[in-house]
Parts: sequence; structure tokens; C-alpha cells
Amino acid sequence: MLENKKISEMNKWFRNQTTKLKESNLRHKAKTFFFHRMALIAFWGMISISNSALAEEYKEIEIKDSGSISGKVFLEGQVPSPRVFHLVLYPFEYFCKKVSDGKDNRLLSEFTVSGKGELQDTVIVVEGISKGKAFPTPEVVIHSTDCVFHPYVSVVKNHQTIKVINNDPVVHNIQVYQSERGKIIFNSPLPVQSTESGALNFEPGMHISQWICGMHEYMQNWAYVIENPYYAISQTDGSFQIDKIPPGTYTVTAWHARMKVAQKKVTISGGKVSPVNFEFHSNEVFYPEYEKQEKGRIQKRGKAEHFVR
Ligand SMILES: [Cu+2]
Repeated sequence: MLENKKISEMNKWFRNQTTKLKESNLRHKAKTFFFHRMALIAFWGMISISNSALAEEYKEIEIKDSGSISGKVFLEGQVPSPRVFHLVLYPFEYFCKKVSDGKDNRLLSEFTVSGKGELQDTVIVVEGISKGKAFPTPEVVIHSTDCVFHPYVSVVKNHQTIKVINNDPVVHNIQVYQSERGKIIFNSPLPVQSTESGALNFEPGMHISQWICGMHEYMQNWAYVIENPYYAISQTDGSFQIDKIPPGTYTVTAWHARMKVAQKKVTISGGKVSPVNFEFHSNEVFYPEYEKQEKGRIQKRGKAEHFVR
């Protein structure tokens, strides 16, 4: 009896200790969770405060003694070959091969270069201007026609309305990647012959986004987030012009989807046109590892491999 009583007391003591330990662990976990939570809230708070401080609201004002910049963008060296995508690897091959190289491949040309090396589709922006000429919202309409997204390059204000029109009798899908972070920010189906519209929430302070059809990897285009109206996209002859710039010294950025960003300092003075040219070199073309495919991965009429029996 005595032994049983002792065992019973020991069991009771053990249960009490276990309960206390569990409670203490739970308290510790709760405390840790609380502090982690607080630290996270403080961290995101700091981020959003710094973001809102960075995103200074643009103001339209009357400008005196404004000037302009004018120039051209060039690509030196050999023009990179288009990227090749074998149509058999993607859905709706028979419709999408309306545009083909004759060998059932889709070619994605990312460099539009004239015979004189003039480079189209480069976005030029004058940085750091928070007051100046009118800043109308650009119209952003992306069409999918014959399994091609166009235009290849657009500029967009953060949170503005964007329209995507699928003119094709086949389904597409649009995925938007904020390429400075490799992060997908939007993913939506594009039903047959439909129009989708809405706004995108780009990361504050970031500018580059790549748009890809989730079903057809060769359907790609780009959008650059602008913060002021002092921008241009280089034309077929590589030329661009930006006017009504307030006097001062500025950094001018040139961005092409496949090149590192180039920057130059430019001084603007009243009534003058300041020349600025940008020269990229095809030795410096940048592709992430996952995009380095140069040839169709299979040959449709290539020699078939069979099991050896
Ligand atoms: Cu598609």
C-alpha cells in the first residue's frame, strides 16, 4: 500500500512538473512569437515608411528656362541572334505557327537594330524630377495577336489601369515578374478573344517588369515603371527626345530589356538642347541562366532514338 501511495505521489509530482514545464515552454514560445511578431511589424513599418518617404508625389508646376535632351541609342558589335522556341513544346501549336521560321520554330527577336546600329525599344528617363511639366497617365494596352504580345516595351505608372486584349481564338495567360527581384506579382488567364483590365502593384522604387504568357514562353514583353513625365522610348532609328526639363544637372538612365542599365550626367539650361547618346555593346548582353536556351530543345524531324532491345 505504502509503495503504491509513493508511486501515486511520484506520478502526481511528475504530472505537475510536466504541466509546469509545458506551461513554461508555451509561455516561452508565446513570448518568442510575440517578439518575432513585433520585430516583423517594426521591420515592415520601417520599410513602408522608407518607401513612402522615397515615393515623393510628383507635382505639376509652371517651368521657366526649361531645356531638352536629344540623342540616339546604339548597339555596337554583332546583333544577338533571336531566341528559338520549338512550337511542338507549347499548346495550340497549329494556331501559333501562323508566325514561324518555316521550321516550326518561333523566333523571339529582342534587339531591333537598324543597319547603322541604332537600337529601338530603350527607355530613357531623367531621374529625380519631382516637379515639372504635366504628367498624363500613359495608355497601356497589351495585345496578344497570333501568339505575340505587343508592344514589346511599354512605360507604366504604378497602380494605373492596364488593359490586356487577347485577339486570338486560343487561351493565353499573363504573368508579370518584377525582374529586379525575380518575383511574380501577377498571374491571370486570358480567355479566348477577351479583354482584361486592372492595376498592378509594383514594388516601390523598382522599375523593370517582364511579362510572359504562362503557356507560351516565347510570348514576352516588358514594362518600365515611370515616376515622372521625363521619359522616352527610342524609335526605329534609335532616336529620342525629352523636352520641358527644368534647368539643373540630372542623371539620365537608359534601360534596354537585355542590357545593364546605363547612366549619364546631363546639364540642362534654358532654351537649349543637350545632346546625349548611349552606346551599348552586344558583348554585354545579359540573360539569366534559365533563359540561355539558344536552340529548339528537340528536332521534330530529327533522328529518333529507340530503346535498345
Ligand atoms: Cu500564350
